[in-house]
Amino acid sequence: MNFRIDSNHRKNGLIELDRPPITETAVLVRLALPADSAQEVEESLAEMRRLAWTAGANVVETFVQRRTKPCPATLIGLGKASHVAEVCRETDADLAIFDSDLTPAQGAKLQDILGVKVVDRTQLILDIFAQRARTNEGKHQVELAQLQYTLPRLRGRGIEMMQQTGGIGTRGPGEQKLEVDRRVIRRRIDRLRVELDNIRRSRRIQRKRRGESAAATVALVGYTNAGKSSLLNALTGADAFVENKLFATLDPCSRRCTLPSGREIVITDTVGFIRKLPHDLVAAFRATLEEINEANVILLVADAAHPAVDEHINVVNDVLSEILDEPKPTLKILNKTDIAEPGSVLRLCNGRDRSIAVSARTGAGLEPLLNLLERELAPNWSRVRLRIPQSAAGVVAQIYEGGRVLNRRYEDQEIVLDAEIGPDLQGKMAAYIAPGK
Ligand SMILES: Nc1nc2c(ncn2[C@@H]2O[C@H](COP(=O)(O)OP(=O)(O)OP(=O)(O)O)[C@@H](O)[C@H]2O)c(=O)[nH]1
Ligand SMILES: [Mg+2]
Repeated sequence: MNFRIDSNHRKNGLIELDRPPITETAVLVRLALPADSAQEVEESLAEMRRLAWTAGANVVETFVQRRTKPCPATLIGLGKASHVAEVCRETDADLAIFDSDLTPAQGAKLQDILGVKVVDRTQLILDIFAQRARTNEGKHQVELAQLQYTLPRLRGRGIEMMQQTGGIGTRGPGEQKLEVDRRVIRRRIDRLRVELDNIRRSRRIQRKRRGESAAATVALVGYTNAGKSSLLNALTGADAFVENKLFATLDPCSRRCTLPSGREIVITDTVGFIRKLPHDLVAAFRATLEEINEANVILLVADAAHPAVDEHINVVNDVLSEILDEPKPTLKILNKTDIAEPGSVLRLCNGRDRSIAVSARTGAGLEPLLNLLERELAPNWSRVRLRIPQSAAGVVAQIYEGGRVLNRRYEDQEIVLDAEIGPDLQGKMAAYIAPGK
């Protein structure tokens, strides 16, 4: 089955978008096993084309081969590989992208047969991440994941020339032409680990400070391009980076948000998930994982207008169950209702009071969402009277930040607050809570 990319671009609406500079021409190859339904294969290929497009490659041909099991040496059959090689020559392709992960041996063999650079799904995602990383931590973790990926794929022994021409699968650590040997790579990996540990230590201290302020935290989690950053912006007036490409956000970003009652919370935007997320990357994106694990509530954001929304929600739930230390209260947010089929939104929300339909673009549903959050975060709150020495002004600030102050007055050297506060703050403020109130 071969087909041209153009009709699919149009179908996905990509034709209207700003294209990134296309620097490379690619063919896309997929092995379909008996368990893979035609629809799954089609959706996965559509996603691969978007990934390629995001990375700056134009897919000119797609090949799907159905087999009962993968060929150990070349994944697809040899005959098919020769056909792909021929088309690569005809179309002057720079690379072949495989919609599955290749073993180092398969990658090397295919490269010899096809005569072009061979890139698998993990490499493609790593390449996009390398282009997108902005913070030191983000850059370091992508480089670490790339080197870990590269190490077993170096060909030969001793001093190696990392195969690179500055394109897909070679950005990041491969930006300069490097003569490398495995020992050099291993040393760099160790170094990156140490640096990442240092960055993480200081992030922990920052988070601890934030934790002391006792504001509840909410994490926006979801499939890439679901609209998490748009939602953060709509809810908090932030100006987080939004783009109609995959993996626009790599680094968590936290902003304050005021609930209708006046209570302040912190909302954190996180890196998007994708099906078959490379395992090294899940581990590498520790900042995101930590944020999600620290959150009091998770908002699982889904693009209700996407044809594969059900699968996206399943993928996110699977990744969440893998990375969460313990289950968390989760609200499902069906976004982009301004362009979604009303029937599909109804179906997705149906009968679930923990789902809510919104549009980050028009603002529809955001107020009910904040009310729902308020209820979700409030159940263990109770009303207390606090007697705080005037010298402890910081304590008063913490109550304002993390609780709801109902009344404030001064008595002698004390500030007396009537407030509603959650269990965390009740624990921390036990010394100031007046008995019986
Ligand atoms: N029509 C419509 N488009 C939306 C809505 N919310 C987000 N978008 C668009 O969807 C695209 C992706 O939005 P982002 O906010 O970057 O999505 P994200 O989930 O943060 O994506 P990643 O950071 O890549 O994981 C952008 O083009 C947004 O303008 C919405 O409610 N309606
Ligand atoms: Mg984002």
